[in-house]
Amino acid sequence: MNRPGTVPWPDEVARDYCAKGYWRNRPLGAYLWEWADRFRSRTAVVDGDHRLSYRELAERSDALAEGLARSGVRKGDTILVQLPNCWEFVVVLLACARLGAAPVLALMPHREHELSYLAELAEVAAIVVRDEWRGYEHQQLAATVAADTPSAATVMVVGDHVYPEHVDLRSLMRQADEVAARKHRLDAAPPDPRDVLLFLLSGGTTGLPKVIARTHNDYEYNARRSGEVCEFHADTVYLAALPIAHNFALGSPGALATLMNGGMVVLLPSPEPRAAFAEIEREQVNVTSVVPAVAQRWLDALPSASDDLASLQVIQIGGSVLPDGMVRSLITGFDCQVQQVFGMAEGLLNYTRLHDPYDVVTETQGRPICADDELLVVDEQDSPLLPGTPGELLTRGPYTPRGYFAAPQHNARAFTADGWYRTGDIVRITPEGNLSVTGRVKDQINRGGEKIAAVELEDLARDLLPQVLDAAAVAQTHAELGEAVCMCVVLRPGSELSLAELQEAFERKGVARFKFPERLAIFSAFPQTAIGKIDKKQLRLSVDHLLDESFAADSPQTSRQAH
Ligand code: OOB
Repeated sequence: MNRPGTVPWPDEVARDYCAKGYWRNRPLGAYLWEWADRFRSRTAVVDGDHRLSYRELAERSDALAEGLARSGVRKGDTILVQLPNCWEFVVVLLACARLGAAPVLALMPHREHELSYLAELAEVAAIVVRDEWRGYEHQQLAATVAADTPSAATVMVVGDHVYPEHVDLRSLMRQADEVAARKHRLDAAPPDPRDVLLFLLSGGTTGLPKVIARTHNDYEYNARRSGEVCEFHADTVYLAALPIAHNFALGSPGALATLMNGGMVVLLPSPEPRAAFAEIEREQVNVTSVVPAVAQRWLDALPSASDDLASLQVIQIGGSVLPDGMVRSLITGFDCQVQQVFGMAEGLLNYTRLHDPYDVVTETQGRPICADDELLVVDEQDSPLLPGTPGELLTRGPYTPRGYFAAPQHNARAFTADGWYRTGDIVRITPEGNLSVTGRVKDQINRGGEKIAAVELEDLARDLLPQVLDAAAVAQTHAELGEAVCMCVVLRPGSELSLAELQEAFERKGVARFKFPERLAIFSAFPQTAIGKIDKKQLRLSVDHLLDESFAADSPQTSRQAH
């Protein structure tokens, strides 16, 4: 891996991963035509009424790779991609892989605050967006971000209303002729498989989301091995209802492993139960992945659904802690198998296996996919704990990079000196080697699977609102999402703050909506730990307690507490 800002695996470790066959030293784009030749006219991608065969997928991706190059994107460049689940997303990803340009996969709710930061950090050459999505003008957003970005990014748009000054992305892939010649040209200049295939975003624990550079070698393995473990095959029909900009639905095993096996990827822009159930019936979906918040919505919708869901054989569930009994409810409700998934954009993936005993499937989050995934469970001093004792999980392995992109200071804390990633998750490993996630030490809020760094919200509250003296964002227990953001503040004497004012300030700053605090709790002082830090554990407890009380008092959104 030779891009500035990336942290390569040590040479001897990389050699070992190659020797063991984890890394195949082929760029992902090299597989595209293999799939096309093997699976030809079989359907690769379904997006509503739009269907792409394996051959069409390869042809379009090649056409776009050259189209991107004509528009000034070069091998080694980075582009910011903000697209919903749609067939163009898949083509953009594969075109980038062919060309050797790396997409940064932003999420649809991201706004100026996040996109400007990502565009600048990754020095992007282009920004790819939809013209409009759910009533929001993404094209305008991209124009604003591009204008502020020192790298002078070109705006490329998917949609029917492309401004004249922007590039129409669909037109770049409309090149039916000279397929063989183009293939030949692209084959002749492949990217280095040790280079970055794509950048995933991490919830992170400090500031804005951290960016994770995943290489062709490591991410191809990530998806291939996940596909093996989850038994994906040519008849796999995978429903991507979670965002494919996320590691879970993209490559764990997700859309990528489906394509590797000749299966069919069915894309939906939202996991809304009615649309998801209808699509399962229509396309005979047999596997999908959900986060617990989505699973709950599906379970709630099940009794009134009239769709035939008999094709569904496996539901994969992960992304946040599962409520008790949820796996059992899914198995019975959907009459299918369930796989628990404990994964992270940073790498390490654990799955329960399809043939595991019932209690392993219902009670654990499974085990790693690779014999060379190294796991260490440590105490607060980084000392390894006795087997079976809960502690923080550290990990290294062939698809867990050794550092975040362009974040040396953060890396010094998030990774040990010898390259272990500190997951921030508290786990217990059973004698059989399965992991059970029992908590976390990282200061994060996991809102229905979306991770939010508490510090980012606290900085925003302090910076945007002069009346805020101190701020502490904590997770508040939420019936549907698991956790929601509660902002605790200490105000300057004599000042006031309402939840609406707080949310308006976030809105003006262009912060992604899922990060908006849903509750505000005003304190006269924060509880402190023995060494004088804000005691977030205590805060979280008092917030849950407070909100119970305020529910009773019928003023559910803002609560006051003297401390
Ligand atoms: C997935 O990836 P990320 O990067 O959005 O979040 C990773 C974090 C983990 O460190 C852990 O804190 C939490 O999400 N998490 C779970 C979990 N799965 C993820 N916590 C408890 N139980 C689980 N089953 O969330 C992700 C990536 C690939 C596959 C699946 C999930």
